[in-house]
Amino acid sequence: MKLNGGQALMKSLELEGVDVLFGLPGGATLPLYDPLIDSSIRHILVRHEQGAGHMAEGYAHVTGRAGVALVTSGPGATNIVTPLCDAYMDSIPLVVITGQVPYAAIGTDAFQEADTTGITMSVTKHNFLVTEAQDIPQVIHDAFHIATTGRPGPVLVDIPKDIVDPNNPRSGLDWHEPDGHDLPGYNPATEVDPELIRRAADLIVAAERPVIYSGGGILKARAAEALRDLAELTEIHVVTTLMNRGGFPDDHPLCLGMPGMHGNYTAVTALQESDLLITLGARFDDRVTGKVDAFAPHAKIIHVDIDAAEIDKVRRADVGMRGDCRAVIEALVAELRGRSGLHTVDRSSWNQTISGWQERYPLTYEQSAPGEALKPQFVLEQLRDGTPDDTIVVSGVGQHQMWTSQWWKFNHPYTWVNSGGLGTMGFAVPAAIGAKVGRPDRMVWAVDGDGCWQMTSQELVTAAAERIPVKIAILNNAYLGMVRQWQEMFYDERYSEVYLSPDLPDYVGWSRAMGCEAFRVEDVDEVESVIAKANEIDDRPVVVEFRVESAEKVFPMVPSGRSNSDIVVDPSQQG
Ligand SMILES: Cc1ncc(C[n+]2csc(CCOP(=O)(O)OP(=O)(O)O)c2C)c(N)n1
Repeated sequence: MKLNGGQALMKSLELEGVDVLFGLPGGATLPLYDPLIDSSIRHILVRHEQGAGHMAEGYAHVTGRAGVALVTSGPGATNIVTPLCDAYMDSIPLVVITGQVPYAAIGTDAFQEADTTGITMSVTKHNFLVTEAQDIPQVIHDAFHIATTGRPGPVLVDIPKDIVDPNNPRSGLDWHEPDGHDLPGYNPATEVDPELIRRAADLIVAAERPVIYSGGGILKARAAEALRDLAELTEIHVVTTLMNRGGFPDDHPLCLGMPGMHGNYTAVTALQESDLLITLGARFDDRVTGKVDAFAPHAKIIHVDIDAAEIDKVRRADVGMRGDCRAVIEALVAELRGRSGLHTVDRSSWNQTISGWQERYPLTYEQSAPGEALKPQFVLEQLRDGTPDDTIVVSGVGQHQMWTSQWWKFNHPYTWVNSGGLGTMGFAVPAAIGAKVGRPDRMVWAVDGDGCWQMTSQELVTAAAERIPVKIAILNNAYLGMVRQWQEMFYDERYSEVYLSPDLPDYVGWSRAMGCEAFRVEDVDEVESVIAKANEIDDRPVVVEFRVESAEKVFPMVPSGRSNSDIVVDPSQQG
């Protein structure tokens, strides 16, 4: 069958099972947008390419399938660099297709030319510049394979205009369905080493103060159930990093919640005092370790990661295993089931210590007095309690992100979507839209900061036009709050360039202008009823602006560069 490159691209995407593309056309992608009219794939026209990238990420977070974006050359491509980097840091499977100037014009500084593969080299798992139309089917097949296997990540495919332009003879090809992959050097781990499993089991059986340190790799490997089996079999407590919230249920008695810079006291201190960290799909990120040299000084380390480069990168492992988390955990569970001495070590004193910390240092905040601004934590508690248990929660970056992770109860995997590694302000609105497209059956609430919201709020126009009924809670504290917190704590309250004003812009007016329903809440007594009202709206996006206290800080906090032993708790718990 004779096709042109543009038709071949659409056919290749259909073959990969793509049901939605997030994108915005341009000169270099005109020949790709034309065959889209005849394709079964839904296209969502964004207002900015950064939105397309984050929507694709949100979609991938909640479905586990690759998110796909299609943007034009030059500025279209550079606008999507931030989502690529974001997806790279958080191991999110994405396939981004960029238009490129005609092959013969590459290198001439042609109109809207950018060296897209050069620019994105360090923020993609792999990228391709396709030079012949004939290669399109195989490259697309390889791109999805690379994005979704091993450690998932973003893959970029740059396509010069001439090889997809039906008016150019270079675009003609004989269609052939791709068969397999010829990717020398790309061998995602599949096998589990039984000797390492035995050694890991030996350490687990002998440990007096073990903790399971579980990270985003659990969700990537679809290993939430296996993790639960392991925890219940061994009766070992589990911390869930920011990337693995929901990967182990918060309502489980063995759940300790989030560790790290703004983790809760018990999770942080249990890691710190443990004698064995069973590290599963986590990477000793600096936000978790604090000062690396002082992190969990007495702990032996079991480290399981799909990416061999993570093992021994930050902390030397006593047992390091490259492997798929689910396969390794299942093998470990099978090995431990066969051990007779599984519960011979007495861990009662460790368990008592943990429950002592939980009792003494629960998450806490001071309620506002009547007439005072809302407390952000209170708003989050009300949102949490006023929405279905399996609501998908998306956040921006800043104080509101940490409060949401702390105060929500994540009892199901794939219900928490955020930008962990890169910390991208402007992530929430588009990622929530992508999440709702991926899971239209679920309620999707984004919790955003006033600063973050202003970065990508225009995508609510996309959501309104496409009738994607996401719900956005803006915690309007009139500041770039997280930066303000650091200035307050570490720069003598010298608040440099962090004030945003509560009224400029008019969040409700702006939201309505974009086609959303919108509410402003200032009174404690209105919080619950407005959330209920927002929950009922299902035919357009809803924005609820909550006016919250500006001075509120996120506690606990491990100051940057300090040991986790220096954790600062809420003022009411100090002393
Ligand atoms: C694109 C980008 N620019 C700057 C920062 C640095 N930064 C981290 S948090 C933050 C403040 C966020 O303010 P807001 O969205 O109002 O949330 P809040 O902290 O007040 O909850 C800033 C500026 C960032 N993470 N991302």
